[in-house]
Amino acid sequence: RHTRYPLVTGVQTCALPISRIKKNQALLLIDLQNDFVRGGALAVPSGEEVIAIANQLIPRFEMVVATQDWHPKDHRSFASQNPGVSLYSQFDLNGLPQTAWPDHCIEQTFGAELVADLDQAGVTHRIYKGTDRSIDSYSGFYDNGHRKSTGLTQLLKEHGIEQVYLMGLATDYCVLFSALDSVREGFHTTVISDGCRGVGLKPTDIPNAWTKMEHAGIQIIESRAFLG
Ligand code: VGL
Ligand code: ZN
Repeated sequence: RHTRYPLVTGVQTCALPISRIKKNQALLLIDLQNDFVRGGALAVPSGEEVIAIANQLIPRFEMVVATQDWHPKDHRSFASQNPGVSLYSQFDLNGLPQTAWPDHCIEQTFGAELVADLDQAGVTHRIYKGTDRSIDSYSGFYDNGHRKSTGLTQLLKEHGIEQVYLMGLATDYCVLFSALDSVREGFHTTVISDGCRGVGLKPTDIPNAWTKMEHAGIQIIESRAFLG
C-alpha cells in the first residue's frame, strides 16, 4: 500500500465562489500605514479601526493596490522644515497651499510600513507617493499640483480596471483626493465609508470631504452593502 496524495497540489483554495470575485474592479487601500494609526506620528483618530474592514474586502478583489505616503526625511510638508511655521498651520509651498504636518511616513522607516495586521498577502501592488520633497501628494494618482503622475492610472488601465473601490486614511486628505482623481481619470469610483477615518483639523473638514465626493459623482457605500 502506498500513501495517497491529493490529485492536485499547490493550488490555493479560494474561500469564495469565483463569481464573487469581480474582474475589471480594483480595491485601492489608501495609506494604511503605522504613522496614521494609534501610536503613529500623524495618528488619524480611530484609524486602526479600518484594518478589519480592509481585511474583509481584500479577498473579494483580484487586484488590490496599497498606496503608501513615502517621504524623504526632509520633506517640505513637515513643519520641522519650515522655521516659523507652526504645526498644522497653512503656508505656501512653491505656490500651493500646504498644511504643516508633523514628520511622518519617512521612507524606509517603521512609520511608513503598512500596518502589520493588514492582510498583506492579498495586496498585489503598491504605489509610493510624496517622494519629491518639494511637493506634497495626497492623491495616489498625482501630486497636489497635478504635475506628475505616480503611474497608478496606467497600472489600473493595463489590468483592464473600470471600477475602483477605495477606502483608508485619511478621509479629508488622501482618500478625498485619490477618489476625486479616480473619477477624473475615468474610473467608476466607489468609496467604502466605514473603511475611512479623517483627520478633522476643522470640524467641518470630514463632512465637507464626503459632500465633495458625492458632488463629483463618487458612489459612497458601507462595506456591508458590498460584502452582502
Ligand atoms: C495624509 C496628511 C499628510 C493622508 C498624508 O494620508 O491623508 N495626510 N500626508
Ligand atoms: Zn504625508
